[in-house]
Amino acid sequence: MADRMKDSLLQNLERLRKEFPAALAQADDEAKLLEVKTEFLGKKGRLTEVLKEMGRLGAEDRPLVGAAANEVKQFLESEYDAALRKFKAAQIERHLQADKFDVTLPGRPEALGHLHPVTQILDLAKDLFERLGFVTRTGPEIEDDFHNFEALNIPVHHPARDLQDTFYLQGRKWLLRTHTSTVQIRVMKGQRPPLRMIAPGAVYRSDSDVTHTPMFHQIEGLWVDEGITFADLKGVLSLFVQGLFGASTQVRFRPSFFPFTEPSAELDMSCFKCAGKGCNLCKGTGWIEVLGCGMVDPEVFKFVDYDPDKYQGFAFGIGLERLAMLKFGINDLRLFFENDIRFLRQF
Ligand code: 2NM
Repeated sequence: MADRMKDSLLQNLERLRKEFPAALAQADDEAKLLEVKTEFLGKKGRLTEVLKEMGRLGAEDRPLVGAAANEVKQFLESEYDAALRKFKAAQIERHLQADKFDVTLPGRPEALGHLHPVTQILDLAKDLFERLGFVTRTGPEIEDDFHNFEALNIPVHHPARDLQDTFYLQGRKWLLRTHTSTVQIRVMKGQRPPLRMIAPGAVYRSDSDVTHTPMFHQIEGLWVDEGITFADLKGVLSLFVQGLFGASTQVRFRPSFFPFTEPSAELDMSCFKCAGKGCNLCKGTGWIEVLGCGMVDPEVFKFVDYDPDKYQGFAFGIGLERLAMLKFGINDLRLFFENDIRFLRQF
């Protein structure tokens, strides 16, 4: 009786040893694997059943069956661990296959932003003038009639004051400045000569076509001191144009008119595309108009309480978009303001 009991337990243990690997082999994922383990090794599992039965063995049989049970338990556990390791390894292999990538492929570069072409020209221009001793000053974009017109010797019935050209605010109390000369007036009102400054910034005119936008950017410059002459104007502006377009650029000054300068001139530079031979860019003339300039009119000095007999000065105004169009070969001014990234990233 006791022997039958012992043999039956040993047989049960042998059955567990045989069936466990077969059951593990049937499991096709980790959860199933765990189910099998629970069935055999769990608290209420088949091995536990055998161990419980051992209580009914005689004391002389227990060591042998106990040792056999322990041995089977260790065997099952190591079989389970091996099966689990195999699953994990297969899983890693699957990931490696699925997520395969070529570490030798060159990286995809991130597109870096850059400054707007008009800002690039502004920075170049500022740098050139700063090297000639000009300081940068700024002022308000909303202005009054005095700073935008009256102090600049633009009489009441001058076309520049026409409602069509100027954006007025609150009746005609305020306006959007039509040039940055307003800043020169403010600075001259606030300090005595000598004065060497540039005023870059946005200006507004009620205009819109291929070469005009309602807002654009200017640099206006001013040098006031005793004994400043037209020769100083020619020297500074020639250096500026040659700094931007190359040292071999020729310049010429054509007579012109502005209410705030006398005499006034337009600066032309030799065409960089055809070197003066005549092409579509310079419209066959060999020359390209770059900026307006002149000797500050004594009337302007009177408005800011500078003594015109003691002080002379020259001034100039440059359209930045126009300069950027020339420098980058762009034919439509409006492109600067559309902010189409396909356009902007070319510069
Ligand atoms: C231009 C052309 C010529 C100019 C004049 C002044 C001021 F305030 F000093 F009188 N600032 N800028 C000036 C002179 C502007 O733009 C085409």
